[in-house]
Amino acid sequence: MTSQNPDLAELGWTSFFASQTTADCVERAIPARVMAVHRGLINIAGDGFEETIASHLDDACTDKDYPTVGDWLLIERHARRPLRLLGRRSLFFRRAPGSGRRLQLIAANVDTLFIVSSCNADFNIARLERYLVLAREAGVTPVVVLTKADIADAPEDYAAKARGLQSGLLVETVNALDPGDIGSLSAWCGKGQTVAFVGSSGVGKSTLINTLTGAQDIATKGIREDDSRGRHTTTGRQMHRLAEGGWLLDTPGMRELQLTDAASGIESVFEDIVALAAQCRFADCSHDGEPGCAIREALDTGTLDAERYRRWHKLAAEEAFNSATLSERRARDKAFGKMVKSVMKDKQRDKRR
Ligand SMILES: Nc1nc2c(ncn2[C@@H]2O[C@H](COP(=O)(O)OP(=O)(O)OP(=O)(O)O)[C@@H](O)[C@H]2O)c(=O)[nH]1
Ligand SMILES: [Mg+2]
Ligand SMILES: [Zn+2]
Repeated sequence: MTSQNPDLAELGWTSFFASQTTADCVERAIPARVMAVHRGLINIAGDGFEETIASHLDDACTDKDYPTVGDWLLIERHARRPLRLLGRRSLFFRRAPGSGRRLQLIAANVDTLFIVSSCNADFNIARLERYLVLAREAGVTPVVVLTKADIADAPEDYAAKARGLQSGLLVETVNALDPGDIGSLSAWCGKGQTVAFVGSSGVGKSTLINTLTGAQDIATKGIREDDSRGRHTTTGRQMHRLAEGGWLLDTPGMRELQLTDAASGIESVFEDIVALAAQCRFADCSHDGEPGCAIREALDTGTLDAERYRRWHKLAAEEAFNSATLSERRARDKAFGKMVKSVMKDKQRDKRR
């Protein structure tokens, strides 16, 4: 293995992608992975080569048809242009602010999401749940990494709380500063594997990343590349090599992830609440005092934790808001405006009487 020219398997090529290629396209095209995206240009790496090409794809129709970091493309062997985007194993995306249903793709084909929190005041169950929903929605395996175990009184207490969130949830406690103490994470960082990180500021993401990449300072790693016309562009590299052979996918977008179209992710993280709601007498029960409400009953008897219910309610409301189309929001605002107007009219009429 050379770190300069990784082969396809080292880049993350698996039978999942190989099975999407046919004999004739193998003749005409070669696979390459998108290492960085930069205004109409992509930085790609394939078997023994790395170059920057235009990202244009002829058959792209929807926002999801465009290549993003981590994607696999078939590249025309001679003309060096993308022919086809291969189906993804996983995808992180978000809705662009203020523009209705437009999607911004953030990262594709991430295998593992390290959800980083620390064994101190930052530890927050609601935040962990939120990230678990994101991981579920993207189709990525979540691993909760609790840092600062070396300076916490009882790191195992935090780990136990996190494990209580979902059966089978993977939770590791580490000292992110110590390369000898992050061995538990290597199972997800080996050859061909791609990981990404989320977590709030100060929890130790950069520390962990530096330790996992072998102490190269990732914040300072910008690269200059030739674009297809021979001009120079400065691009932030978005895929970083890990010491164990895998890849760290790091884009600014990962830090701004919101819940959008995450209804099924929320349902799977809160499946106990969904199961209870299915037992309410009314299918559209708002769990707000209706008769025969299974949620109320579970809250009253203590089988459902009130805090957990409250967290679910908040996430579900946020998801519904983010997923509403612009026209839905406008219609709602319009209906609200109408209602305000008619109330004002009634008031004025009352005054005149
Ligand atoms: N003792 C100890 N200190 C840690 C550990 N992890 C991180 N730190 C320290 O915590 C501080 C914040 O760590 P960073 O890695 O910068 O945190 P970050 O998550 O990258 O923060 P942002 O870049 O703001 O999002 C630094 O001073 C680290 O040295 C750990 O496991 N043990
Ligand atoms: Mg950082
Ligand atoms: Zn109910």
